Amino acid sequence: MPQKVVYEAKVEYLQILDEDGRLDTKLAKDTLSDEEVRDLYEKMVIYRHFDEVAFKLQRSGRMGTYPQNKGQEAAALGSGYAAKKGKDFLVPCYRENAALFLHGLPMHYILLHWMGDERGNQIPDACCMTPLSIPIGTQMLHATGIAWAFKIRREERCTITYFGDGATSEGDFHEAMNFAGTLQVPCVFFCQNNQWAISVPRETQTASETIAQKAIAYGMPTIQVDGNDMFAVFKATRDALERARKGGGPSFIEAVTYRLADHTTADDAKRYRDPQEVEAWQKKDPLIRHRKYLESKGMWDDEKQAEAEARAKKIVQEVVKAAESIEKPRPEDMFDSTFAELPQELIRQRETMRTCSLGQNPDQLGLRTQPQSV
Ligand SMILES: Cc1ncc(C[n+]2csc(CCOP(=O)(O)OP(=O)(O)O)c2C)c(N)n1
Ligand SMILES: [Mg+2]
Repeated sequence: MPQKVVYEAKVEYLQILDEDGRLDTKLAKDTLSDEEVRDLYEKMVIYRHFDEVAFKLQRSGRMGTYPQNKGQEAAALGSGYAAKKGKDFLVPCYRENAALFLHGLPMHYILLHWMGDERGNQIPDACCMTPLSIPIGTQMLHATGIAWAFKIRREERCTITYFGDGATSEGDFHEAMNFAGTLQVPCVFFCQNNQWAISVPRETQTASETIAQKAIAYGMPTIQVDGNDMFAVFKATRDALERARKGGGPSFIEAVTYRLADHTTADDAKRYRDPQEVEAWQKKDPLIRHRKYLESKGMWDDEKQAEAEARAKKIVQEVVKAAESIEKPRPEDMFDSTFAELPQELIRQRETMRTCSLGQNPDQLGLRTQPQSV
C-alpha cells in the first residue's frame, strides 16, 4: 500500500512597513508612492476623527449605537485603494468605513445608518457597494453572487468583501468560499482579523493556526499580511484583484490588525481584555507608523499634523450637520423599500400602525381611526 503525503501547504506573511515606520524598500517597489502615502495618511486622520465624533454622538444620545473602526484604518484604506473606484464592487460588514468613503460613499450615510435611518442604506447609484451588513457573514454570499454575475457577463470587474475573524466560523463563510472556489469567481475575501469577536478571543474562535489557511481548503491563493501596514495590504489586495481580473479566480487575505476600541458602544471591553494587550497594540496603531514614515521622509511635521487635524474637524462638522439636518423619516417609510407590491397583511399594518400598536394611545389627536379589516 503506498503511503505518501497528498497535500502540503504553507501560508506566507507580508509586512513592508514596520511598527517604527521603517520601510522594506525592496518589497515596497511598485506599491505606494510617497505622495500616495501622504494622501492616504491625511484620509486616515479624517476617518479617525470621524470615528471619534461618531462615538461621542452615541454617548450624547444623538445616535443609537456605533462600532468604532479605530485601529483598522490601514486595512480598510490599503485594500480599498487597490480596488477600482466605480468598477469593482465593495461588499462590506461594518468596520471598513474608510474603504467605503474612499469609494465615494457620502460620510453622513454611515451616521444615518447608525441613527437608524434607512436612507443611510440607500447607496447612491454611482457607488459600487452594498450597504453595511450587520448579520455576520451573510454579505460574503452576496459577494460571491455578484462576482459570479460579473463572470457570466464577462465584465472585467471584481468584488471585494470584508468580514471579521469571527465571521469565519459562520456557515455562510464556508458556503461563500466553496462556491467562489468551484465557480472561480473574481472575488477577494478580505478578513480583518482584529483578534476579537465581541468578547471571544481569536484563540477560542478557531483551532486554525491562521485564518488565512482556511482558504486553502477552498482552493484559493491565500496570504496573511500586517493589517496595520498600508503597503502590505495594498500589495496583497492589488495582486489578488489583478489575478481575479485575469480569470484567476478568488483569493483570500487575512489582515492581522486590532480593534482598539470596544466592540460597539454597547460593549465594555475592559471587562474581558487585558489592558497590557491593548497597550501593546496601541503602539502598532497604523496612524503612528505611517506618520513616522512620512516624518522620516521629511514630508510631515507637527505643523502639518495640526493642519490635517483642523481640516478633519471641519469636514466632520459638516458631515454631522448633514446627518442631523435631514428631515426626520416618517415611520410609514419602513413599509416602502422591501416589496414592489406590499402584501395585504403589511397594508393592514401600515394602515393601522398608529391605532393598534402596543404603547400607542388611540385617543391621541388624529389617531382615533379603528383598525380596518381586510
Ligand atoms: C448571524 C449573526 N450572529 C451573531 C451576531 C451578533 N454579533 C454581532 S458582531 C459579532 C462578532 C463579530 O466578530 P468578527 O466577525 O470578528 O467582527 P468584528 O466585530 O470583530 O469586526 C456577533 C457575534 C450577528 N450580528 N449576526
Ligand atoms: Mg473580530
